[in-house]
Amino acid sequence: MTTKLMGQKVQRVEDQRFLRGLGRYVDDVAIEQDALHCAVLRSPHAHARIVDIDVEAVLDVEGVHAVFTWEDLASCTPQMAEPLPLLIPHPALTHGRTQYALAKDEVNYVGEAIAFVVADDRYIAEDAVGRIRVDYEFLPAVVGVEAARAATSLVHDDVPGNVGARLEQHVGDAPAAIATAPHRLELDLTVERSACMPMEGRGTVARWDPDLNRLQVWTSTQSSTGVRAAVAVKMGLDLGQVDVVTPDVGGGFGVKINHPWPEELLVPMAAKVLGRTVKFTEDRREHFISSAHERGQVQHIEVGFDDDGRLLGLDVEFWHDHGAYTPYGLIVPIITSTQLLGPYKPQNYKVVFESLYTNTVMVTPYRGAGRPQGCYAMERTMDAIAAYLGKDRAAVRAVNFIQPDEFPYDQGLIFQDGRELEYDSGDYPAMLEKTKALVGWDEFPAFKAEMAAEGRQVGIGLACYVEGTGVGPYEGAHVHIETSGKVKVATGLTTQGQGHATVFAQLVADELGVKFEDVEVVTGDTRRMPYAVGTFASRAAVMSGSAIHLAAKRAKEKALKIAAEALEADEKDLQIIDGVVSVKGSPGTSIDLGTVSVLSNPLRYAFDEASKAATQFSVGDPGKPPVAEDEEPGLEGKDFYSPERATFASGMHAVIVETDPETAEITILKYAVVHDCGHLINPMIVEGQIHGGVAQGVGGALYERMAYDESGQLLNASFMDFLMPYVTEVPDGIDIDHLETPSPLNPLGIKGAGEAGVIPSAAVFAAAIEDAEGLTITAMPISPSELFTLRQEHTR
Ligand code: MCN
Repeated sequence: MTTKLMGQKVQRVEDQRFLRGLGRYVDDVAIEQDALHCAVLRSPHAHARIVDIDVEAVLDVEGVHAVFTWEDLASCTPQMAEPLPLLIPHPALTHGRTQYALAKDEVNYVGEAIAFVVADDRYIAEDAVGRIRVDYEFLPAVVGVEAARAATSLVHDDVPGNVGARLEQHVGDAPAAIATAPHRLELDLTVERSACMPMEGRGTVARWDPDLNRLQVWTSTQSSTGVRAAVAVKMGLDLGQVDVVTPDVGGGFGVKINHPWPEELLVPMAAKVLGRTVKFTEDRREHFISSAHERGQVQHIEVGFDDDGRLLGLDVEFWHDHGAYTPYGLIVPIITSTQLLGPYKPQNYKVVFESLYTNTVMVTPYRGAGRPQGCYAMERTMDAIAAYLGKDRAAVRAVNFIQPDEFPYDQGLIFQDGRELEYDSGDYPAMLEKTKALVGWDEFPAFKAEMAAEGRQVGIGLACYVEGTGVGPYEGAHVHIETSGKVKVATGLTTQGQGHATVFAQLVADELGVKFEDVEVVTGDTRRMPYAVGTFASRAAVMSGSAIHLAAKRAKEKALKIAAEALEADEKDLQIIDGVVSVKGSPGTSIDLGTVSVLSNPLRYAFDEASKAATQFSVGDPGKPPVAEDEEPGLEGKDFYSPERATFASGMHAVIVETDPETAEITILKYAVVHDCGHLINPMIVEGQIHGGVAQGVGGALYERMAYDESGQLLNASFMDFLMPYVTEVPDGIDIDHLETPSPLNPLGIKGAGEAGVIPSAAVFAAAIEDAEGLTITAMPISPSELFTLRQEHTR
C-alpha cells in the first residue's frame, strides 16, 4: 500500500551506483578510438599584452591536429571571436567585461586561456602547448581589494578606478539614525577569497554528426540548457541542432554554473571543424587557476543601537573583488547587500558596494553566494553589540527579530530582478529557542567554568541567516507513464549529488499513487527537456519539485479520465494505489496504469489479459477514442512552474570550540543546526546537504584561502598547499533540528536547502573562537597559525 513519501527519510536511490563506482561522468562517456584530446595554453602572467603568438613549432608535432588562437576563432563563426556572454546584466554594472574564449590581445589573470591544441592524446597536446611561443608586454598586476581601490594601475584601461559597478540602497535614513543613536560601533571585517573544489573538475566531450547536421555535447555543468544556448549561438547553429547531455556530475558548488566556460565552446568548435570527437578534462591545477573563485570582500560597518541592542541604523559599505571579468554580473555582491540583514529588522539601513576588477580569476557564485560574507558582517555586528552592552548574544538577536505575525515581511530592498525583497514565512524566535536548547546555550557558562578549572579554553558562537531560495524564472517537468506501468520523469535541470533522483521520485509516487521504485528520474538532457534553467540558488526542490508535482497531477487527471471510461465508473470514485486504478470500495473493479497507458495510445496492442502479453496490434478501437477529444494521445503530463518571487529559508547554527592554549589547534566539540526549509521532501537528504555545507563551511572558516602574491601568482594551486578539511577536521556529529514554516508561494510549501549549511560558518566560528580566546577576530579564515599570530599580537 502506498503511503505518503513526502517528509520521509527515503534512502537515496542513486547511492548504490555511486558507492559501487558505477557513476557515469563525462570522463566515462564512450568515445571512439580515434577521438581527439586537447590541452590549453594558459597565461603564466596576471596582466600582460600579447604582442605575438607563434604556433609554428606546434604544427610539426606528430599527432597534433589543430591549434587555435583567437585569430582562428572567427573562421568558425564571427560570434566565436566575440567575448563570452554576460549572463546576468544589471544597470549598475556600468563596466561589465567578459573574457574571450581565447585571449585576444591581453591577458588579465594567470590561467586565462590563450591557445587550444587538439591532438591524438593529452600527452601530445600538453607537449605541443609547451612549444607555443608568446611574446608578452608585461603590465602591472592589480591584486586584492586594496590595490584595486588604490587604482594606481588599471585592470582594464577603459574602467576608471577598477570599479565595475557601484550600487547603493537605502531604507530610511541610516546615517541620521546612527548619529542620534544612544550607542554606536564601527567594524572592519574581511573575508578572503576561496573556491569550491568539486571532486570532478570541468570536462566536455563533443561529437559532430555531419549526416544529421547535429552537435552532441556532454559536459559537466549545472545548466545543460545554458551550455546548449551558448554553443548554438556562438556556433551559428539552431538550438535544435545541439543536444547537451549532463551525466553524473561529481560536484558543482557553483563553479559549473558559468555557461559557457571557454572549453565548452572550443571543444564543440574543434569537433565540428575536425569532424572528430573531441574531449577535454580539466586537471586540478587548471581548476585552481582558471575556474571561478568567490568570497573575497572587505566590509565596513557602522551601527547605532539602543540600550537593549535594538538596531536603529545600520550603514554597510563593502568592496567586492570580482576578479578580471564579470560573467555573472553583480549577483554575488547584490546577494550580500540584500540578504545581509538576515532575520533582523533594522529600522534604517544603508548599503553601498563597489565591485572591483583585479588581475585574478573571475568570480561566479560559490555555494552560499555572497551570503556567507553578509552573514559574517551582520552576525559579527550582533556579537559586537552584545559585547559592548554586556548582554547575552542570543538576547540581542532576539530583540531584533522579525516576528512570526509580520510575514510576509518586506525588507524594502530591491533584488537583482528588480523586485522587492519580501520574506514569505519563518519563525525566528522559535528557531532561536530550538538552537539554544540543541547546543546547550544556557548551560554553557557552567561548562566553560568547569573546563577552565581544568586549564582548557572553550567558546560558543551563534549565527543566524535567511536565504532567498528557489528563484525563477521557471522550471519544467515531463511525467510519462509507460505501458509497463513504470513512470519516467524528466526535468531539465542538472544534478550534482543532491539526490534529485530520489526526491523527485518521492513526489511523483505521492501524486500519482505509484510505487516509488517504479519511478525513474532523468535530469540534464536537453533531448528530454529542452527548456530549463539549471541547478543553483537552492532552486531544484522549489522549482523542479513544483513543476514535477504539477506535471504528475496532469498525468494523473488523464489516467483517471481514461480509466473511468474503461471501468465505466465516475472519475470521482476512482483511486490509484500502487499503480492500480480502482473504484473506491470495490477494489476488484480495477485497471493498472500500464494498461491505461496502452489505452491512451491510438496504436494499441491487444492484450492477453491473463499473461499481460501483447498478442495483437491494432490502430485504435473504432468508435472509442483513446482519450477525450480535447486530449492528446499518450499518458503523460507536462507543466512548467514559475514563482511569484523567491522563497526565504532560514537557519541558525551554534558551535562550541576548544582552542589549545599552546598550539592554537581549534577543535569542534559540538555543532548544532536548526533549519527551516518549509516542508521537507526528504529530511535525510536535507540533513546530508547541511552536513556537506557545514564541512565546506569549516574549510572556508578555518583553512581555505586563495593565496595570491602581489604579482598575481596563485601560490597554493594544489592540494599540497590549499588546505581542505579532511574528515578529521569536520565535526563528528552535527545535531540537526528542523522547523517547518511552509512557503505560501509554491504548491508543496517548500523552500530550498542546498546552500544553507555553509552560510553562517565564518560568523559562527569567529564568534566561538573569540569567546574562547577573549580576542577580537576581524578576518576570515582563521587557521590555527593565524590564531597563534593573533595571540602574539594581542600580548605585545
Ligand atoms: N530538499 C528537500 N526538502 C526541502 C528542500 C530541499 O528534501 N524542503 C532536498 C531537495 O529535493 C534536494 C536537496 O534537498 O534533493 C537540495 O535542494 P535545493 O535546496 O533545492 O538545492 P538544489 O537541489 O537546487 O541544489 C543546489 C544547491 C546549490 S546552489 C549548491 S552550490 C550545491 C548544493 O545544492 N552544490 C552541491 N548541494 C550540493 N550537493 C552536492 N552533493 N554537490 C554539489 O555540487
